[in-house]
Amino acid sequence: SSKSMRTDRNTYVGNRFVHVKNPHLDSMDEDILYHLDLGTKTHNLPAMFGDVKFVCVGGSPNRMKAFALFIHKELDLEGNEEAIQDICAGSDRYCMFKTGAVLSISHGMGIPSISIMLHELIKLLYHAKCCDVTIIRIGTSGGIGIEPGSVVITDTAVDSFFKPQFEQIILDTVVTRSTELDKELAQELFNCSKEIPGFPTLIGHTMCTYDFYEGQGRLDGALCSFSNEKKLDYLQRAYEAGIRNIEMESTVFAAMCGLCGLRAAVVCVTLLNRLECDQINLPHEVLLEYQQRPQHLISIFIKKHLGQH
Ligand code: R2B
Ligand code: URA
Repeated sequence: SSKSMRTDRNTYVGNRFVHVKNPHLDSMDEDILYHLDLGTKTHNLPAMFGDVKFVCVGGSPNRMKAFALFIHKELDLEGNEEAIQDICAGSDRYCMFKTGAVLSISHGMGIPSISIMLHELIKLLYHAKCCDVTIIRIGTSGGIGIEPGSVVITDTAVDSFFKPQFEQIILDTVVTRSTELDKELAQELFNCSKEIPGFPTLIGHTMCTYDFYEGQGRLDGALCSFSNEKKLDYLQRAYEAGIRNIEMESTVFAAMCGLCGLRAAVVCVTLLNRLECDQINLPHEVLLEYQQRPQHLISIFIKKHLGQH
């Protein structure tokens, strides 16, 4: 927006509104955010969401509800937990919880699922006139050459060819978009991690794929046409290219948030070391504890920003 002042590539000072890059939107009399079960005529979006400063997204609905309850407790917010209800209850696709300035939303698995949610979420933040919003994906991933349970903060999201780009097919053309993330935000999150003992956190590249099995070089899918040697050669080359984890949403997340003026970060825990295995065989309690690690880190970051730390 014209009110924001650009100081360098990734830093803006002042009021930075979330923006959309679609000339058709302003001429629409009503905008229905179908998969969120919200709309500009049915809901007062500025009143409901105008104060949002932190948006956290993650794959699973239950985990994002748990995150909202956790943040509510950590921030010592008013009102009881029962008041935190799914804002998108009318839709079966995604769930959304709000506590104070923090919005927590699920995005399902994979690029198509998160991209539909992001189109509607970004329009929601735009209609609500939100400014200075930071968005963080907290998720799970497969690690490469690092200890399971490590948390990876993404500096660059790359595709299956290790390229820092996302290819969106629009009509019948391929449009290539940058997947660069906010380096300062990544560093700030890394600094917060130093306050949490008990698990390693590192900054590295994250590879985003279209599939969990063949697309991530797994030998245990319903289909597999390559050898263990080919798998290890690919993952080793990924490691050498600076990739430390693999997941399924980061490239489109980085591309869309970057284009719409959202300061964005990706923070994922690794559930296994892909140089050692393909299957996730962690006990349930260990899995739950690992999934809390990115949440813990983000809560420290948010508390710092709200002056509560
Ligand atoms: C991480 O975990 C999911 C697959 O198990 C996927 O959504 C991702 O990015
Ligand atoms: N999520 C992924 O996408 N890959 C893994 O290996 C684990 C979680």
